Amino acid sequence: MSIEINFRDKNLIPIWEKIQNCRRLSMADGVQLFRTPDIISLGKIAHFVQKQKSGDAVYFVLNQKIEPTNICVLACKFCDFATKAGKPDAYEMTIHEILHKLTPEIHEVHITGGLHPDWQWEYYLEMLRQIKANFPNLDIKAFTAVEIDFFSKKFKLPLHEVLRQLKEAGLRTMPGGGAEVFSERVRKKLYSSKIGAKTWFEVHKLAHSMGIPTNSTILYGHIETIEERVAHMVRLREAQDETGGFLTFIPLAFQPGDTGIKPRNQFTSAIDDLKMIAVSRLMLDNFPHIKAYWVMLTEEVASVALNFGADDMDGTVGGERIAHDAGAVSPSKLAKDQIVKIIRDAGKIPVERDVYYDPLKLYAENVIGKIPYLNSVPFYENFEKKQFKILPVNPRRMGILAEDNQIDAGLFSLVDYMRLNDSLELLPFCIATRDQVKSVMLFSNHGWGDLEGKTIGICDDTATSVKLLSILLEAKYGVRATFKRMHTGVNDYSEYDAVLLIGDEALKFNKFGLAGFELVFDLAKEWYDWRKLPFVFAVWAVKKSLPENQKKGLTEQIHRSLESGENSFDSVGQFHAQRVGLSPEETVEYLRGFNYRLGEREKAAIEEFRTLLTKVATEKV
Ligand code: V47
Repeated sequence: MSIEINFRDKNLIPIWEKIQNCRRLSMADGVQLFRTPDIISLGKIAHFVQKQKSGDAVYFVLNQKIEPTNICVLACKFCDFATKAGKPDAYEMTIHEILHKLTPEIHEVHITGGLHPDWQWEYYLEMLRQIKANFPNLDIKAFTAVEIDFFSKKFKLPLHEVLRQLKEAGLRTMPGGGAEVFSERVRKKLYSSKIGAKTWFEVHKLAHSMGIPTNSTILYGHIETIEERVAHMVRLREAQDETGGFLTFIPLAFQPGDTGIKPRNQFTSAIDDLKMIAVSRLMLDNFPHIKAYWVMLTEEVASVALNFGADDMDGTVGGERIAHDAGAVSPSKLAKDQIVKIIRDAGKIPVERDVYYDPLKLYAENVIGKIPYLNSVPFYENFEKKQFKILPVNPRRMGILAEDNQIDAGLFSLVDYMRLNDSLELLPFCIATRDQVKSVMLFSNHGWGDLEGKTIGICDDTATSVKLLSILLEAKYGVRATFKRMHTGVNDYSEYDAVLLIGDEALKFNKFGLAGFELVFDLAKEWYDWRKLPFVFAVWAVKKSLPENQKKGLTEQIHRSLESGENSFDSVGQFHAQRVGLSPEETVEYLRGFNYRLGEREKAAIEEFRTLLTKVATEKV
C-alpha cells in the first residue's frame, strides 16, 4: 500500500520515510510535525497509518456518561465541573437515579465524577453491582486513576485491592481521564493537589496486569508547550510497550468556560485539533485506536479527524457534563443515526463496538473482513479495494458478523466457513501451514497428558484453533480439559493452567516467552507430527448471493494481490517486523512457512479435520 504525497514542507519527507519503513518517530520528529504548516501532508501521513491499523473502520459505541456527583475535594483550575457541598449547583445521584438513566440498548456506561468527601466504599461497589444486575449486557468503563488513588487512600485499601473489588463488582475497563499533561510544570500551576504522572501510570499498569484494559488522554490547548505534548505521548508509548493494555488515546481539547485560564470563547483551533489527532496517531505507533472526542472537538472537526488519523468516535455520550459545564458548544448527546452519517460521510465503515472494540454491527455494504495478523498480510498488502471496504476483525468475530450477513467476503476461520457453508462460496486461497505455525500456541505448565481436568484459557479471537486444541487433547492425547474464554487483550493469566493464544500475540510470546508458563506447544506442529498433513486455519470465501461478475472480479483481485504480496516478502518483512517483535529475517521465514493456495493436500487436511471433529465432544466456549 503506497500513496503519493506532494509535500509543501520538505522537512516532513524524512519523517514520511520513517513511517514507510515502520520506524519509530523521535521526540524531535513529533515537535517537527506540530510545527509544520503543511497540515494536508501531515493528515495524509496519519491517514496512511490509520488505514494500516484500522482499514476503513471507524468505531463508535452506544454509551451513556454518568457523573454521579460534582462535589469534589479537589479544586483544579481547569475544571468548571467540580464544586463543593452546599453550593447551589452541587448534586449527588442515588443508585436509583443512575439506573434510571440507563437503557438496555446501551453497550457501555462511562462513570467518572468528583472525589466526594463523604461517600462510602460500599456505595461505589453497589453502584457497579446494581448496574450489572439490571443491565447484564452493559459493560462498565469507570473511574479514572485519580479516583482509584483517592479510593485507595480514603478507604485505606491497597490499589490492587481497590481494583480487584471493582473488577469483581463489574468493572471492565477504565477511562483515560486525569492524565491532563504529564508535566510537573503544568501540574504545579493548574492541578497541584491532583496525582502526577507517576501515580497515574502506576494505577494504569496495575490495571493492565489485572486484565483491565484502560484508555489514556491528554488535556491540551491551555498552557502546555508543544514539547510537553510530545513528551506526554512518548511516556504513554513506553508504558504501552511494557503492558499493551491501552485501548485508545483521546486528545481532550480544553474548554475555557469560566476557568480564567483563557478567555471564555477562546477554543482550540480546528488546525490545532487536527494536528493533535494526526501527531498522536503517528507518535503512538503501538496504540490500536485514536479517539476523536466530538463532545470537545465539535462534530465538524471530529468528522474531518476521521481522515487525519482518528478511527474512534467515542459514542452517543448521553449526559456528559464536564465539557458542557465548561462551555462546550457540541450537543449533549448525538443520535446513533447522526454518528453513522458522520462516519459514512467521511468515507468509512461505521462500526458499532463493545467496550473492548469488538465489532457488534456494521452500517455498510461491500465489506471485506481482514484477519489483522501478520500471516494474512500477503493477501492484503497490495489489495486494490475497488468497490469493497476493509474491516480488520479477529477470526471468531468475523464468523459472528458473517452469520449475521454483515460481511461479503474475507479470509474466514475454517470452522466458520464449514458452519456457514450454505451461504458462503469457497475461493481457491487459504492460510495453511507446512508443518509448524508459530502463531497458534498453547502456553502451559503441564505436558499434554497432564492437562486432564485442568482449566485452559482460550483467547477470544479463535474459532478454529480452539477446535484443533480439542481434537489434539481428546483424540491424540486422550485427555479432557475445561475451556474458559478470555477477553481479547491484556489478561491475568495466573488463574489458568494453560492458555491458548493465536495471531501476532502468540508469535511474540512464542519468541519471548509468556511469564508464568514453562512449556510452549505449537498446535500445527502437533497436528503435522500426528496426521502428516498441513493444517488449514482459514480459507477465502465470498457470499454466494453476490453477483457472479463481482465474485470473479474479487478472485482476480485476490490472485493479483497475493502474487505481488509473495514477491515482496522482503519489504513486507522489513515493514512488519518491528510491529510483531521479530527481526525482518524471522518475519520473512514465518511468512514462507505458509501455503496460501488451496491445493489437494490442503483439501485432504480439511476433510481429515472435519472427520475428527465429529469424533470429539468439543464444548461450546
Ligand atoms: O480528566 C476537565 C478533562 C477529563 C475540562 O476514556 C476538561 O473514553 C476540557 O477523561 N475542558 C475527563 N477537558 C473526561 C475524560 C474522557 C472523556 C471521554 C472519553 C474518555 C475515555 C475519557 O476531562 C478530565 C480532564 O482532563 N477536563 N475539565 C475542560 N474545561
